[in-house]
Amino acid sequence: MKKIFSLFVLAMMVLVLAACGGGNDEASEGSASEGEGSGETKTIRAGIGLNDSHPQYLALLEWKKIVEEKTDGAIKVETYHSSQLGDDRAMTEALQLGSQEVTIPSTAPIANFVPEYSVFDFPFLFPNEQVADKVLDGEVGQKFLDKLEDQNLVGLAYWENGFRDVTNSERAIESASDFEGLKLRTMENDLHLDAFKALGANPTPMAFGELFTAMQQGTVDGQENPIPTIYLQGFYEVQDYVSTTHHIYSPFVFLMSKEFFDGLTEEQQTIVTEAAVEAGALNRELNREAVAEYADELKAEGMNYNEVSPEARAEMVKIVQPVLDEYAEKIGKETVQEVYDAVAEAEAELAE
Ligand code: TK8
Repeated sequence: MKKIFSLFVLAMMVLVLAACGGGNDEASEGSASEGEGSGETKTIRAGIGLNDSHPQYLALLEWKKIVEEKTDGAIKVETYHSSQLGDDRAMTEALQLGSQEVTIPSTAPIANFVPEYSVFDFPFLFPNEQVADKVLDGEVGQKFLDKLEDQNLVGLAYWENGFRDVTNSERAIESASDFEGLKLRTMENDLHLDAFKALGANPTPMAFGELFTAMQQGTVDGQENPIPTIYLQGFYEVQDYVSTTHHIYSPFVFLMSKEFFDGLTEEQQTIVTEAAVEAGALNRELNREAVAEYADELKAEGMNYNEVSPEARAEMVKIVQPVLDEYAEKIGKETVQEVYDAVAEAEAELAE
């Protein structure tokens, strides 16, 4: 009797091992949307707007690797770049509807869902990346991530797009008056639109995926984005001038569909969240390393590159100040003040 029982146990073990092996194979081949036995394989479609050479995509691949390893294949991640699944706004909407699971937009389009997010796009809010890290990874940053829940979104971490610089095909931006009449593409965000209007430019909001063609065809004269994007998306092919306005530090927010997040086990929720923080650190590191190198590459490609003076920046702030006051009123003065206080506090801490 005992012997029969042992044989039975042995047979069961063989069966279980075979089943596990089969499940894993299927997951790694990418064909399994439904698992067997112990649970389903959950598939995440993660889409971004930038191309596959950008630090954002390299970090997304890192996130995929960590998540797939730590969940033993129970979660499978499919990655899409270059707006293959849509632009920032459309992908964020897809997350709300539950038809896509992950996207990592800039904060500017997120303001269409949670207006307070515009505060991160106040020009010259963050003096440098280290202060941005402290504020975003601290209490205030978390408060903003929590605001996403009402919109059926979960914010797992802040990543980095970076300080934005202006490119165009007309002239070097050396002072605020150089914006006059420039047809500038902006992100889909009212604050961006109004600030560039105040500077005398002629701004048009447009999805990132349409931007290259718009510059090529002359529908717009220019745009603004961080140096890694300007280089890696080949903007130097259709733009002559790059000016280091550094007018806004654009954070990225790693977003997950709330419906999908809620369907994960607690352990899986921890894994995807910690992985977003870990891969985000890689994104920031690669991005920062890239800036100096790509600035040189842009010059090598023949772009006219000019550093914008602190005086010219101060002049720009003065011009856009009424727009900022108006938005502070709209968003809530306390919320805006809270962010500026956190910036001051982070600066003081870093100076110690
Ligand atoms: C990419 C965008 C982009 C942003 C923009 O999806 O639209 O200009 O800076 O990089 O998030």
